[in-house]
Amino acid sequence: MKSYLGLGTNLGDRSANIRCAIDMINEQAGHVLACSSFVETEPWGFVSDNAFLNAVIEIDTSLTPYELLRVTQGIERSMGRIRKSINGNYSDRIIDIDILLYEDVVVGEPELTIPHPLMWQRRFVYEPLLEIAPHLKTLSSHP
Ligand code: PH2
Ligand code: MG
Ligand code: MG
Repeated sequence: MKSYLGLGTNLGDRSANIRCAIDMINEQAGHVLACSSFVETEPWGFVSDNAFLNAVIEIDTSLTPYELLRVTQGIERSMGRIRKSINGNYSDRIIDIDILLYEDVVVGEPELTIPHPLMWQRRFVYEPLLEIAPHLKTLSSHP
C-alpha cells in the first residue's frame, strides 16, 4: 500500500534527524520509494526561535493505517520525542512523523485522521508532497 508521510524537526541536527527517521521507517514500516527535498520552514501555529526542517516521503507498506501509526509513534519515541504538546499547543520536537495519505483510505478517529486534515493548509507539507507526487495537485485547492 502506498502512503505519504510528513517529517518535521526543529531541534538538534535536523537533517540527521530526518535521515535517521527515514532509515528507521525503511526498516520498520516499508520500503521508502521517494523523498522530497528537505525544506527549511518557519514554525507554523506556534512561536519558537527554532526553524523547522520538513520533508515528505512516499513508502510502500504492508502495515494497516493503525499499525503504521504505532510504528511511526514508536520511531518518534525511540528518537527521544517526549512531550507531544504543552497544554495542547505545538512544541519544539526532535522528530514528528505524520501520516498524510494512505492509498485513498479515509479514517476519521480522534487518534488518527487520514487524509491529514491540515495538509493542504500547510505549505511545509504540500510543497514537498507535490514535489514527489505532482499528480496529487488535482486533490489540492492550490494552483
Ligand atoms: N508541525 C507542527 C506545527 N507547526 N511548523 C513547521 N514549520 N513545520 C512543522 O512540521 C510543524 C509546524 C505540528 O506537528
Ligand atoms: Mg505534525
Ligand atoms: Mg504528529
